Amino acid sequence: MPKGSTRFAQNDVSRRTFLSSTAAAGVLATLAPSLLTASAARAAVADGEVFSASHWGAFTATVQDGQWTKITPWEKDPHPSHQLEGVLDSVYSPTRIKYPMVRRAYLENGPGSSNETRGQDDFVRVSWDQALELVVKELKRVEETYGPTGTYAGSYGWKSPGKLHNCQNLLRRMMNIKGNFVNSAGDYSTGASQVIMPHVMGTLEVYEQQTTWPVVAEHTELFVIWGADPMVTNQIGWIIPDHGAYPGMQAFKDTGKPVICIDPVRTESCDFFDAEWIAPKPQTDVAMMLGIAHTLYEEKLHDADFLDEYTFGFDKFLPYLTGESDGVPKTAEWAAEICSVPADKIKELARLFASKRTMLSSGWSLQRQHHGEQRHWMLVTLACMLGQIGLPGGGFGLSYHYSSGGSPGASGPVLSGITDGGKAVDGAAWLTESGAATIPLARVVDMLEGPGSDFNFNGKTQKYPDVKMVYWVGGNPFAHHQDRNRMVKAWQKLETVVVHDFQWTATARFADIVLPATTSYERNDIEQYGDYSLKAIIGMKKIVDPLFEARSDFDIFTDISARLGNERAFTEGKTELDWIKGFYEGAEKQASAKNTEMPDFDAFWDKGYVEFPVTEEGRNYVRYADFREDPLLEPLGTPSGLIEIYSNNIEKMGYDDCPPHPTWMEPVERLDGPNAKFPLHVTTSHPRGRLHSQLNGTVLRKTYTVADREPCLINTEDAAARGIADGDIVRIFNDRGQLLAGATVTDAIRPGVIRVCEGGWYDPVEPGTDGSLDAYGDVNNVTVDIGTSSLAQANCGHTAIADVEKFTGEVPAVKVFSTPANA
Ligand code: PGD
Ligand code: PGD
Repeated sequence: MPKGSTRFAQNDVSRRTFLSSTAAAGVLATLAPSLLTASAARAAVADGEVFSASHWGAFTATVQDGQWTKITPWEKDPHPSHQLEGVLDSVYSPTRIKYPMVRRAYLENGPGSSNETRGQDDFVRVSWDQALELVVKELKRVEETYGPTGTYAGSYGWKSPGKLHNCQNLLRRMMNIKGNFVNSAGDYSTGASQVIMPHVMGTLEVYEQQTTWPVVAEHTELFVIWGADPMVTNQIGWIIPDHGAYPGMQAFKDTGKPVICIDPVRTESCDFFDAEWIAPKPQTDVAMMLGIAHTLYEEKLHDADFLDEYTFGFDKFLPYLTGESDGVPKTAEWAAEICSVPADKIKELARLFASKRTMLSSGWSLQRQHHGEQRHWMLVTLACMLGQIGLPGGGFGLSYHYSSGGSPGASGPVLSGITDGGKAVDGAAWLTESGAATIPLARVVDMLEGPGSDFNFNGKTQKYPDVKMVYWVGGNPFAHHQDRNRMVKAWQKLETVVVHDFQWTATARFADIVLPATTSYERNDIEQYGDYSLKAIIGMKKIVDPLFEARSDFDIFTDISARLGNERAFTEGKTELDWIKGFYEGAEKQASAKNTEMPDFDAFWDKGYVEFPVTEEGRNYVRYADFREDPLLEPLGTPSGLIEIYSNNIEKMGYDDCPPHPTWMEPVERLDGPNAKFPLHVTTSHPRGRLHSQLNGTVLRKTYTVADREPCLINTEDAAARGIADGDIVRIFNDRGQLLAGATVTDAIRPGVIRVCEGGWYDPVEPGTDGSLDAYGDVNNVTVDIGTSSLAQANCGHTAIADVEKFTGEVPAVKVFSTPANA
């Protein structure tokens, strides 16, 4: 590992160590004896091996005496994630929710009477019957009292993969059959780009196959990684990852061709590729891209023919670029003042990009910032000026860092899954007098704070509904949402909060009724392998019987539906295995229509998987090759059929904070910006050692915590100026909140920037108290909770200015990794 690399990397459980350290004795020894209850002793197989899968990959589980004792990555996985060690541990983690629990004050006083102590009170164990009766009573009361928009079930989060146990679809299925609810649109990952990109490219772009890695290795001459860390973030998949990006990245590295990383952090990917590291000030990328674009134009390095034939509106963007429209030419010198990358370097990049077959890849942090819509729009504009979109190895790519975008594809069928039952999926279409049926999901706190107030979203203005009850499954909003203290206050307005999870997250601790869900490893399911490659279908087999009183979300919602008189509509009379078989047989029909043979269900289930070969077409895929070949016959889904550098539709919306062409705008706060009240930018990257907040409650913590807390990367100069040494406990603070973390002093982050990864469990020293110190390190204590703009209203998790100091007070204990009292 090169000198100065991040602590995450230094503490890596290497693949080899991991494979040997998960041998039976090692893992079994870590299980708390108190967790080995009678129900745990009855495993799906008492002894033997079970093939199953997760967000982290496919694996074989070894079971001994009904206990899961060892996890071995699938031999076909080219780059297993070290996080699998935490997957096993998550089942036996001390944070498991064992029984249905109700907040004592809620149970004693009823809904709405003790909201302000939510998060502080203890919990009481109740029977499943009591718990479900309470839930059903509340669902009815809220609908009767407050109408169709009384309950928010727009519940978001990364749950677990599996086509049946999709807990969010199951929640909405139960709600849809019952009546109405408020839903959500979008997601926290790509909220800005998934709204702007359809205006620009006619597709979402962010969740689509990339020009494949073999094509990149052969044709790309310069690979640019603009704000991404693909070595870290490709570890996981929304479904079961095939990790196909890793051999792809290795093949590119083996060619010896250059890679440039543009990132405030010298990332693991930067080290892996031995790349040139350029570290602009965070949130200034649009200015830097404009500086490059201006140089291309001034030096006549842009591809005028491509712009003419394939794009719309460059002529309207040009006066802005040259300064004709606003008196400010977007020169490299102008850009350098903002982004701090020297003007000569910006010009050099323009010449380099134009001289080579260049792939501009970008991650998504850039668009989880104020005015995030502009980032990828400007990147696309830059790629248009280079004129290489649709050529092998050229253009841009927004998913090389995610779920192995660019992994060569197979021609397998697509599995269906349980649906949410229909009507609220298209919720935006039905408005009620009491407010919108669907809100942009990152605006949930605005909704709770301001019922009846107007909000804009992608050209529409609607009113926030007056929500009184929240039902959350498969997500951890007390980790994922911004400005924690504001959120705590908004949550206290709710009359009832119901949460299903298998662990005591902060979200569960801030609920009234908490129901213990099973982990994915305590039930059967089915899922595809390879988010973009679809190379196999895998049976996600149950490994052990449910621990304690945990039940699957499917069973819980079946029971609730039965109590509402809707069981048949919910289950359609099918058991877990009937559903799984049905999804498989649907795929078989698709396959046979394409003359592809699949084994029958029983043979598949016995073997555990069915594979589909990578095709020539899938191996050689070049994004936008068809469009480039014939833009008239293969138009894009935009109004002009071309790439829109200027959008008439966005112009018509008339938003001040989202102009009709890519534009540099000052974010609400940034490093050294006009509104910077604090001296440091806080970047909130995705963690190497977990998936958001998932697995934070496991043994993996030992691989990354510093002084038992989330690590805070801080540059040597910034640390010295504050008397902070490596390993010190530090306090990070701004006007919104404060948290403790453990300092990692390094030169692998630019001065003026600190990094605390998202997903650290919120552990307030005084829960429910405004501005409470967080003992463990939830970075969303200090981030801003505003929409990216009126267009997408997405989250700005990467927008935060703060300061840091050595913590000298009495160090509070970290409490969040054990269960609450009585639980
Ligand atoms: P997870 O930790 O994955 O985080 O936020 P998200 O809420 O998705 O939470 C999933 C929860 O579901 C866990 O508590 C897990 O135990 C539970 N779960 C898993 N399987 C099941 C199941 O079968 N049933 C039930 N009932 N529960 C289950 C992630 C979100 O955070 C995302 S996607 C992004 S991209 C954002 N990123 C940032 C960021 O970059 N910066 C900041 N500041 N903030 C962010 N927040 C966002
Ligand atoms: P981040 O880590 O937030 O990841 O993928 P995404 O690309 O959004 O940011 C990537 C890089 O951007 C970081 O190295 C960060 O320093 C840099 N960066 C931050 N701000 C700026 C900026 O202003 N300018 C520039 N140039 N760079 C900047 C996240 C993706 O990862 C998502 S959305 C999900 S849901 C998954 N989450 C995880 C996860 O939690 N853990 C792992 N291991 N893997 C994941 N994969 C997915």
